[in-house]
Amino acid sequence: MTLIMGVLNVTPDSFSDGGLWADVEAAVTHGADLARQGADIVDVGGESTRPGATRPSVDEESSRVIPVIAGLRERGVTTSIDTMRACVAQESVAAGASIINDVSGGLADADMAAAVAATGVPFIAMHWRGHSDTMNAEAIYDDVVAEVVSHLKTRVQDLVAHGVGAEQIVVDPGFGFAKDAHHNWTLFAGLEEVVMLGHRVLVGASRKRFLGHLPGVAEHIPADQRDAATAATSLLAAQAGAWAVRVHDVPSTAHALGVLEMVRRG
Ligand code: PMM
Repeated sequence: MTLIMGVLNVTPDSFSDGGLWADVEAAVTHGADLARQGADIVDVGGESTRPGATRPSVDEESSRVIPVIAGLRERGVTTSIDTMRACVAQESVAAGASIINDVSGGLADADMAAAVAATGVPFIAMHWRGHSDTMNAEAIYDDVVAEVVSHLKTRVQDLVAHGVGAEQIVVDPGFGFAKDAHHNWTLFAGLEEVVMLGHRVLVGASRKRFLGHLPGVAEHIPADQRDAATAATSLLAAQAGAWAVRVHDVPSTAHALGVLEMVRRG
């Protein structure tokens, strides 16, 4: 069955849950709740990737995430670290994180590949065209599916050339990153081509802006009311062969994936 990765942003400014879990105790409690609701992995992030966000210092980022990862390890919860920084990734694995999730796929920090190789843990490499302050201007494609697939193929080759095991690598098409709404929809429709790369695939569509306008829904849907649409994307991602879906609201996705599983069992 497709795994569920629950989102735990310990940032003051993420677009849908910024500021909610800035306190360590509240964050650990929420992470444990996500696991209880059915998250297989809790993704802990200390840097917002919201368009236009400014980057925290390294110390700021690690002081946000490390105590939360350590606290969740004490509670037996599997975590991933959502970071673009090699030093934060290594520190997080030492504190108990089981997976490194890098939205830049190793491009933001030249030391990331070596850090991943040294830790030996799974590495999520996402399609990325630059930091949040510039990414909206990079949303230009002739063929978004082909370009994302080709970029991910190159990332895999580059990571492997730097000592990362091919089996360590999970790829992610990067919904919402340097993509306009129509790019995201076209990419979603072509998800099986990403799966055909032969690596595990993570899909992160949860509450993203492209889910805010849907045919048949008259009003703009605000971020905190996009969980039904997110659950629909989880089901479609699972049908296309995704290894995991990254979501804010775990129950709605757990229910959707449960329905798929029962239909598959006939
Ligand atoms: N999206 C966000 C953050 N981290 N990681 C991966 N691998 N894939 C994503 O799509 C992704 C991510 C941004 O969403 P958030 O601000 O709600 O966490």
